[in-house]
Amino acid sequence: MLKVEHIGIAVESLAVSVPLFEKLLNTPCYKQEEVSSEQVQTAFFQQGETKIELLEATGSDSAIAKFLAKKGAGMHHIAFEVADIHAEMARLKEEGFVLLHETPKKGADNKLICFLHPKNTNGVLIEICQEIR
Ligand code: CMX
Repeated sequence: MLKVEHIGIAVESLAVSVPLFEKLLNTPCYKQEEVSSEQVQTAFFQQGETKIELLEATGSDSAIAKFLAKKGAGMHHIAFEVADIHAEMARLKEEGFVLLHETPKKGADNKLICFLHPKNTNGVLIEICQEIR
């Protein structure tokens, strides 16, 4: 793993939370992007080498809607950048982690992504991601 690429935070409303995080971080949101496959609208903030990703559900049966209904707004996942997502997925599978999909998916911010099930990672949802070049 190369670095913490971003931290994902589930929010009820980007309209409310983007101005809140702009004030908190004293930096503007640099991008909003919808990922229809994940039924989510995202907003990104750069903080040094790491980003904060705010996540608002766009569908009632989406992962974010379910998370908000169960736990409320808050920390949703940590994403680690990797150099070779296919090799890292094979390594993690070999180590016994449960990959939530067999092949990388196209995520927000020009990334290939893969999630690991939180039940095998001490209750923390982990994403690995690789920039699409
Ligand atoms: N962090 C930690 N635990 C989580 C979690 C999260 N973000 N989301 C769900 N869980 C836990 C639940 O609390 C539950 O735990 P218990 O069994 O102890 O009650 C367990 O995981 C199962 O949760 P669930 O509500 O029954 O939900 P599902 O099994 O339907 O889905 C998960 C859980 C993680 C497999 C699903 O949310 C998933 O596939 N996530 C990956 C995709 C994703 O999160 N997309 C949104 C972000 C996209 C982006 O970043 O662009």
